[in-house]
Amino acid sequence: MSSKTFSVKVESTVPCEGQKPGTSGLRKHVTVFQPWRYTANFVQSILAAIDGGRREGCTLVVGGDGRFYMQTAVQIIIQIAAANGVGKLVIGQNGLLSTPAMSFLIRKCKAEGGIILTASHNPGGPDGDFGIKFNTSNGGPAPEGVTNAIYEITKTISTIRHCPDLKVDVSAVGTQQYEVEGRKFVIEVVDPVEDYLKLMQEIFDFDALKKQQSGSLKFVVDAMHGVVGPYAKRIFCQELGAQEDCCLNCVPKEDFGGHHPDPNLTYAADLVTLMKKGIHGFGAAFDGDGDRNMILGKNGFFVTPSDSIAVIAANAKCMPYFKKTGVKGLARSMPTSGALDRVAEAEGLEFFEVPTGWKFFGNLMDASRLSLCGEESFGTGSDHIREKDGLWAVLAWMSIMAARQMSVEEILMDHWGKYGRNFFTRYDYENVESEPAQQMMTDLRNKVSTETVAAFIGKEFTEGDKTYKVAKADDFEYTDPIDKSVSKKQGIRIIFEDGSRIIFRLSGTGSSGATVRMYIDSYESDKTKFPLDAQIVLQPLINIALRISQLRELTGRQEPTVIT
Ligand code: VG1
Ligand code: CO
Repeated sequence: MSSKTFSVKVESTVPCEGQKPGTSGLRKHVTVFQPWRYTANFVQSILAAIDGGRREGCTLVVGGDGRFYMQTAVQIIIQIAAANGVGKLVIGQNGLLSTPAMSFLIRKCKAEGGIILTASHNPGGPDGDFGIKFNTSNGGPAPEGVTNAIYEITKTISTIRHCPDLKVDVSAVGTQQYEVEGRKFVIEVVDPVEDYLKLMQEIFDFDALKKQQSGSLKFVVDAMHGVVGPYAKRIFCQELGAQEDCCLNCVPKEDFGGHHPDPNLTYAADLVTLMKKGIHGFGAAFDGDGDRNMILGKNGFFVTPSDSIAVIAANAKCMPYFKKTGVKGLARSMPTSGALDRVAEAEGLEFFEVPTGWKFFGNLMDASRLSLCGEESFGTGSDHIREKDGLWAVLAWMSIMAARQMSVEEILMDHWGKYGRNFFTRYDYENVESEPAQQMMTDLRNKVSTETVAAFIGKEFTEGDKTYKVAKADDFEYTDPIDKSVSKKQGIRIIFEDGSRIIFRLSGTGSSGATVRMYIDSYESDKTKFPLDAQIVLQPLINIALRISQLRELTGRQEPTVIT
């Protein structure tokens, strides 16, 4: 193979403000990323955070969800990686890679890590958001130690090394070789779907799923113009033989068709309306980068993500992967409902409660103590990779339906009958002014701090005929059982004597203002209440949460932007 030669240019730069990665990478309005220096500083900082010895000649994976500005960012990464001693970049064709596929590729290629270009469920396009996330060699989001190191570098960065003349065509699959000041630099463009498909074929029984497709189950998936489109078409239509019309919005668009690519009842309203017609027995939606999923049954029956992971865990034996590996342990993020806890208890499995963000599951999986985990924010996954995985969750649900020959609703009713039901809701107040939001959190923190909490414990709150007594309250703190790292201030928890919980935290993925998240979780063992609407059952606790936090008074917001 002939290779072209390029030289390195050392460009001087000054730090850009505000490059601290949040819950999942650095996310900002696209106009913030557009000046070359902003993106280049951050990419250079990611590379500088990799130990020199490990960086030299290493492999990195690059790809994203297809949003506006991604193509430019891919070229910037190529130019900077080439000049910083990286040996090889594995890139998805046209720059496309879903987040779960990226996680798998990092592991498969034994790469040093991967750079994911996505702002996930945030809107895209020239007026939307962009994001850059670094995943480490286990395929998972960089832990706080690494993101802090990157952030420190962004504060003092003074030079960027790049190859400004290097421009690479990533539209065709294949290997290209370059020479950068005497060193070899390889670009391998890969089909984004191929390896991921093979992984799914190992995990699930594709023959059984094929039979289900040709049978009576009519289903529909909505990719919301995110990156999942090509994966869904390949897996459902080509491999499982489903009709083309089961794949909605499956052409990735730079602006996601102008919508929020966020699979919830508000932003995936079209799918909900379609499901309510009662034609389909199963429906699902995904977010921009394909790691989130929403599961719906006939007539729009909604499965909360907290229930979804509990059901998958309780039915793990319906999937060949878990028949082989067994289930090692279960975990959820702190605000996620306690439904999974009950499965862990019944099955005698080790159980973990971690802070919000998938990065906290990785160490447990690497130590073979965790198989299945989930977040209330439509994240469901297992140790087959180190990211949450939307398509995997859908195939898991289809496998359970095929094995048990039951509808989504029947599966849930059966599950609640056995374990009881955790009613759960989350209220999001998006784009609140930062100051009052911070004030609200500070006030809450003061209530639950170690010095003052004694006065709060035992307090009773009454709404209608319901009275709740505070049993425990704190600002959630987590010590990683494997590396003993401590994460503080992960959300205010107020736990009542009956186990009901109210949780408040501020989002770490927004790009402007603040988003307040209020979570309510309450357990019910009375079978006659199972079919009730969560909003009605939880109304007393919702009112109490609003009263304790003074959310309406402080933020001026009467109603949330999104309810799930
Ligand atoms: C949100 C969710 C969190 C999820 C994160 C990334 O974070 O609450 O559970 O892990 O998004 O998901 P926050 O800080 O905004 O609450 V994804 O699909 O956006 O990468
Ligand atoms: Co996502």
